[in-house]
Amino acid sequence: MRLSLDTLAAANALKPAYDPAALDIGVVHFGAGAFHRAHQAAYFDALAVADKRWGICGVSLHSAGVRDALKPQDGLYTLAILDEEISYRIIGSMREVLVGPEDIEAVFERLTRPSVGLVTSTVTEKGYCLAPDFSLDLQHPDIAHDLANPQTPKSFIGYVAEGLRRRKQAGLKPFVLIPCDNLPKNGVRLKEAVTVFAGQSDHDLALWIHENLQCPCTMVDSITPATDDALRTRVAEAIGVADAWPIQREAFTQWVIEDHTHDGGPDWESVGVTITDNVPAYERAKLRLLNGPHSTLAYMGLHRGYESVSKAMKDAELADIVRKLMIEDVVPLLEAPKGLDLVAYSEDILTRFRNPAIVHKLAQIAWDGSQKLPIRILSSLTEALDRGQDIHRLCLPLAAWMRFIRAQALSGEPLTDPLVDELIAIGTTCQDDLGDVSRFLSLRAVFPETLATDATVITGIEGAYAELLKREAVFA
Ligand code: CS2
Repeated sequence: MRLSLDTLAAANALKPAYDPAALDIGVVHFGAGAFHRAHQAAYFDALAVADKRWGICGVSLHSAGVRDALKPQDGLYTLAILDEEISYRIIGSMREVLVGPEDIEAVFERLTRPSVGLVTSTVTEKGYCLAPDFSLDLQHPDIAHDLANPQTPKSFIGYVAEGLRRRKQAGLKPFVLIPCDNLPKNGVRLKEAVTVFAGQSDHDLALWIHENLQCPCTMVDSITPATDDALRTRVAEAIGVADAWPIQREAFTQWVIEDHTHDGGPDWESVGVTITDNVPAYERAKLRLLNGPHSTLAYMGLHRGYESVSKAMKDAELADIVRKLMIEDVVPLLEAPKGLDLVAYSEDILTRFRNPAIVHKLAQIAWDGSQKLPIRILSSLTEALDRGQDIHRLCLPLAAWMRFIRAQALSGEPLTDPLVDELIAIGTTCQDDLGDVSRFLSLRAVFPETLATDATVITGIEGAYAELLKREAVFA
């Protein structure tokens, strides 16, 4: 028996306390992947009990997988919350999923509905098509395509700009645009990117967007490992009905949104969203104290032969490096959001990393390193350098990433990264000596000139690289 509105009553799980079919579409979400369904969709599910306006139309920009899995289930899916206690909750807020390339006009129809007040996104760092300085990359193939073909976009930016153009033309106000990816100042960057995109062909539209679009910065957090068959089996056994695409996450969840004047929006705080005028402080703390250590564990952990975050955390030496990196190297660089003790925050994150109920694959976190490392590690490295702080630990994840790329290049296994070709070319020509470091440092899309030519940085990364080579020799 498959999960659907007809079988919902039989599911042995917490069920929506509202009729999912009665929800209006009020949100268009780009990137209907696991994180969205674990995080924002769960908040909209909680909102739906008192407010029927915020049903979600998910848009997948590439594949039809989520639509094909959820359509026969009337959009319902199971959220498995894996912690000391394990619970299963059916989420009813995802009302439909469209597939961009197949349903372009339907996506624009939703984007121009007066009742659609919010557009949210989890398109990953690379989905914003930004250059290393975080401005819109006009040379990006998808952006170049969308500028030439605005009615049939490929990129998230292209969809939003054309959606806004059509709203302006129809005399509607813009939707509120809420990015939910791990980018610093995500709202500022996104608004700039959409405005610059629009300004390439329509100055008035760019001005209208500049003056009217609300695009708050946000911080989102909840550890969400990818779905696998083990989860499907576990969910089917626990709830008694089959679900083609359940989602798993830890119990911890946090959503911080910049205070903004959005009349008629959802009652965010009633479902636990924090509304504040200091999102950057939360954002920096999370990017540097959760995501940075995550990437550190990923590259160093894979180097040591571990598969998951909790397994890597059992390596006392590695766990100690990560803890010191957080508390001794990164915390002193940060301003704490009001009421948050950054050391306690770090310890709580380390406890979350140890969660034995979650198998969070290091290989999943290792994706897209060229996009993640500048935000997660190089930001701290640059500031630590400016302050004359010791940088040796911050160099370890960078060196480990270089060894990871080298190993991927040798193995011939696919690498998921927008710079895959450049990275594999460097990885293949590595000689397994310190000369490799300068090959990687020449990648301007990752290492800005000032860092790549700094003697302390070069020595720091070479030292870390030498340590890793030595370790490989010992364990060979
Ligand atoms: C992780 C994040 O995959 C990754 O790069 O660091 O997805 C992380 O699990 C989330 O940001 C937690 O909120």
